[in-house]
Amino acid sequence: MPQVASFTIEHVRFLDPAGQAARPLPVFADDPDALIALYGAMVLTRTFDAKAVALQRTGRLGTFASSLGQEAVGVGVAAAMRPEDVLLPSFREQGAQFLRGVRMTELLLYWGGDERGSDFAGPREDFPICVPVGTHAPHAAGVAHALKLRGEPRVAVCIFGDGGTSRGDVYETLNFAALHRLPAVFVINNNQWAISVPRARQTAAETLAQKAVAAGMPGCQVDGNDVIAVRHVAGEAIERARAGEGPTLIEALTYRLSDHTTADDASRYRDDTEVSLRWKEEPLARLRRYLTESGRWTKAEEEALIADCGTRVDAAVEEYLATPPMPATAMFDHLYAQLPAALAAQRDAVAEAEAP
Ligand SMILES: Cc1ncc(C[n+]2csc(CCOP(=O)(O)OP(=O)(O)O)c2C)c(N)n1
Ligand SMILES: [Mg+2]
Repeated sequence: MPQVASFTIEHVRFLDPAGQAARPLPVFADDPDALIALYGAMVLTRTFDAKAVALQRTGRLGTFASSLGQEAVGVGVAAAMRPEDVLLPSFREQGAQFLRGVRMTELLLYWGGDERGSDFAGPREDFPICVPVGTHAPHAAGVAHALKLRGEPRVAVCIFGDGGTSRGDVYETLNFAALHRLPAVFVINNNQWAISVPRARQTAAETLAQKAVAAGMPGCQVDGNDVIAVRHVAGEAIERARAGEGPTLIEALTYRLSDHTTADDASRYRDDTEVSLRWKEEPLARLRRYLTESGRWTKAEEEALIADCGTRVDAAVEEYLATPPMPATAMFDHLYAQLPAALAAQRDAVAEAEAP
């Protein structure tokens, strides 16, 4: 029988888990400041996550999704974007959002249940956090389609989880985006778990990247704990999209070191020894080791960075805690441009219950 199609999936890595260069690094990594900026963004994200979990535990924040261990995915992707591009994140992409200019106070407000946490002062056209799994993927196709129709050299970048790839929304999006050669990049933040469902029970496919093949777009895997590799692969895909060459699907392999959210206890379904092993691959230590061993990072600089991140996070927390809450009617007012008639009575009831 003749063979009518064949494919391979490339896996890209520059730094191995011990922080050693496995191959020559991409050109941007020649600039130590560029690597230090990536490192700083990851440390800030981790500092923020730890504080947010502590706030939730002490009753001052709602449910929160930590990105512990996954910092390189968001940071690497956002570092490859231009300010005018559009980010459509899921709910674990604070690292990307901070680099895009979303304020830490805004994300605290969001997780504190405040509508203003989705109204970013900085990246006005970036999308808010999307908790429904994968529903922002069709939105990304829509954004990319609009950018193409307008002839604007901008790219829609959409990040979703491994679990998201099982959703119809994502398949439909990939099909549409490839067919119309849209300026979009889809990044799978594959942290190996969808709450308690492990990757092996999510799909029979060998890789998630190969889902690109059926759609008709390039797909590749990247070591999602190697921020240099993520930045490089995302950069190539984003510039391909900007040049009118269509979308790409990137599967970033990482690991969720935290619970799914603060509402979860992963020790009930996940083996501690697996988690301990995965700690050896985490992205911060890897880049720190590379920087230290190549003489670009000192203990004093590390201490100063940690202190600075702590100060910045504390200031954001203070601002968040000092923000007077909105009235409960805000949930109606921010959801619709025009309130559907059927909800008007509910809004009135809430307003009445709140009246002094
Ligand atoms: C449409 C929809 N179904 C179910 C849920 C409940 N839920 C929240 S997160 C999650 C798993 C998501 O897994 P993944 O896409 O891998 O993202 P991760 O949480 O690992 O970052 C589920 C099922 C939801 N938020 N939205
Ligand atoms: Mg997942």
